Amino acid sequence: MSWRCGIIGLPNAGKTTIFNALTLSAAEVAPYPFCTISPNTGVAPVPDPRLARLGELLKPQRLTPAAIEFVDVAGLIEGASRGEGLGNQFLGHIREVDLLVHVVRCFGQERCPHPLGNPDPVRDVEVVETELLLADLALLGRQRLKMEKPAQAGDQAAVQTLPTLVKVEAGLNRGTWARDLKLDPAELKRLEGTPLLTMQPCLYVANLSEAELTGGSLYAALQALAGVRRRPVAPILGDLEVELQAFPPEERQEFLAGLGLSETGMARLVREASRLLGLVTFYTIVGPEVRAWQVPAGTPAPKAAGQVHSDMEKGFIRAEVMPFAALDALGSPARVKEAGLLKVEGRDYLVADGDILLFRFQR
Ligand SMILES: Nc1nc2c(ncn2[C@@H]2O[C@H](COP(=O)(O)OP(=O)(O)O)[C@@H](O)[C@H]2O)c(=O)[nH]1
Ligand SMILES: [Mg+2]
Repeated sequence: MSWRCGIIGLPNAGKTTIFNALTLSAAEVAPYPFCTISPNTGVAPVPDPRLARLGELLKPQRLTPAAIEFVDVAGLIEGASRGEGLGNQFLGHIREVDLLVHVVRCFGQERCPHPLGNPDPVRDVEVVETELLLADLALLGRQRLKMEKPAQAGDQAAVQTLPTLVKVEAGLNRGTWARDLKLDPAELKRLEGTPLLTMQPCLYVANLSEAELTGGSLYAALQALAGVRRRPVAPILGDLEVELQAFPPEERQEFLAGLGLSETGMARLVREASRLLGLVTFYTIVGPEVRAWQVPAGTPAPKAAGQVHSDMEKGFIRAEVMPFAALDALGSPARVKEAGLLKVEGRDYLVADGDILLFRFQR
């Protein structure tokens, strides 16, 4: 299982451009079995210096990074929540994702027109987010109608759920996302049957022109808004990064350095997405392959084993745990073992970021 990000934003914000740059970056990671799953779904590798270090130390035939899935959904226009444009289809797609990546146009009209006449990041964000709020309000309204009768008839689940629906509706009407309403675990549980768009974490991607990178007012406006909303912003030079994918990696690095950047915006975006999803990375060494995996922080070892193979979860016996830091410092698994730093953990062990895990299981 991998994590899925839905790329949203107004038409001509650069969503498809960014999707292409992301999936091109996957094509480069040679062993990756797929980069474009379907025309609008692709995976991007998670940049990972620790995996590169494991490559140096262990010299496996294959190094496979963790990956995050991206879905390029059709552009959203005003009225999408009422079914305008590809409205319903669009909104249906993004109810299934784990994270919203909102691409905001921070470049001028040199090459392609802005659908609302002029670029204005703050207004653009409002237009898109208003549609998300309206779509959630419509969903909540339908759910509430469905529950009123059973609640009157004394159905306890409905009686308990109704006030939660009303509370979220009130929040959305004030413009507050469901996610930011600080609902308690019982309330969250009652909302499980109501897949709200505004329950998802969200980050902004500032799609910049080169001019904007060095002190443009569009980017500054988006940063200010993001500060108020407490959302991360990942700056990206959309167009340029697609072109950069055609360069050999060293030249790309040189080019970026010339712009005062240490890595591509894509790399930053993928890392930021995995941070926002609350994921930790663990590693497996199996035969010729060293591979990185991601699970939510606090995942028990058997569940993590299930990512690798469902048999490993079912037949889980124990996990042998070698911390990355120990291997990095000592240089080889044998030395880590000699130093007594290889631990054996049972079913209750919660996987920690950087664990190198060997799962023992019954077939
Ligand atoms: N100047 C500039 N143009 C861009 C950038 N990113 C995308 N575009 C242009 O904007 C247009 C729309 O891009 P596209 O990715 O199809 O937007 P989408 O409708 O959001 O999927 C294309 O003509 C792109 O070349 C960018 O970073 N800078
Ligand atoms: Mg597009």
